Amino acid sequence: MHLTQQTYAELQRIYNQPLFDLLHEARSVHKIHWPHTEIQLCTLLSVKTGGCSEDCSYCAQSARYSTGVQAEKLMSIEDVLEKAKKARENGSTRFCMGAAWKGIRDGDKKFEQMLEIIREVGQLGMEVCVTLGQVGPVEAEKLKAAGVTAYSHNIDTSPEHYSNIVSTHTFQDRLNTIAAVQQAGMSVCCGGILGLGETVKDRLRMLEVLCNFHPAPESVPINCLVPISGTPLQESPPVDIFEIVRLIATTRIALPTSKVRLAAGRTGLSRETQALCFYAGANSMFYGNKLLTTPNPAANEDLYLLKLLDLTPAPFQNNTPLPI
Ligand code: SAM
Ligand code: DTB
Ligand code: SF4
Repeated sequence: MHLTQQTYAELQRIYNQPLFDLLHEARSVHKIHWPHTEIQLCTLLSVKTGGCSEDCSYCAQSARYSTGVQAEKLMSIEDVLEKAKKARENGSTRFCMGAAWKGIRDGDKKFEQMLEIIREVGQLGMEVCVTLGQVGPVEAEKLKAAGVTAYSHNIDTSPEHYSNIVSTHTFQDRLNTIAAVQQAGMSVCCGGILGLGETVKDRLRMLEVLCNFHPAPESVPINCLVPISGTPLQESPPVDIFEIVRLIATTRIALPTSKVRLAAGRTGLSRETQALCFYAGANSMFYGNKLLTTPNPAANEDLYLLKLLDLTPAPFQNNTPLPI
């Protein structure tokens, strides 16, 4: 992996400037690249919950920890479609399906089932995003052909901190999947989690890696750790809100054309903090009462917040009118 010194130094300069200067710079970049006041609403669905072989120390779905999340089978097409239609009715223009797998292989029955689900959901006119763990070139080609818009695969933290958080796969494994996804022509949704005991340097190193993707990630989710009891990170303290805002602003400046998505942990953020995050360049969020296994703010409260901030849910790309 090649990381340029220069990018890191530039990220440091951006991040460490006086907060209001940072916000001003981020806002200026944001207005050039995202002149509308739109926030993309993206609904998540866990299509295969729990029982995961991996030991990601933040995750409710790892089979290694007693978190109270039960392992379930892959959902039926009918049940997924019902949820996807509801998400569309509620104004989501993107539907993201997550599976608690280390990865998925061509030839597996569950891969075929997943492709079928993707083909059906693809008919609904929303962007289709999936996060299924590790994939190689063959799987990536088939996912793209089935209608996946974006593959979500987070690097989560810096290359240096990654092995403190996960031991069952490597940072390089994550990069290999991302390379296969990009090679197949899918967009990449890739970001990280704040609150894994990382330093500010780790956060900027994570951003540096994202800045070196070609093309840049289409979207960058910023998750705040949702501490899950039973996991090694259950007692992790929350990250200071100004550190969250600084990272969002730095991400906006460093990756001006990427969507910056407020992801997990919004239930712990006040309305004022979220307003600052949107001001600093966030232009998307997970929407709907549930993330994968943890709660998200109520959909009607989110719509009300957007209204208060004079922001609007982003419309469908294909001119379908928003139902809300
Ligand atoms: N198994 C697949 C994978 O690891 O890519 C997909 C599902 S995994 C749950 C997707 C992402 O959710 C993780 O990479 C992480 O960024 C985020 N995530 C999971 N648990 C979280 C938590 N407790 N708090 C914040 N983010 C979390
Ligand atoms: C992302 O960065 N965060 C989402 C989505 N991409 C797949 C997942 C958040 C999961 C939060 C913990 C849970 O609900 O289990
Ligand atoms: Fe499994 Fe993904 Fe959770 Fe890691 S983050 S334990 S790979 S579901």
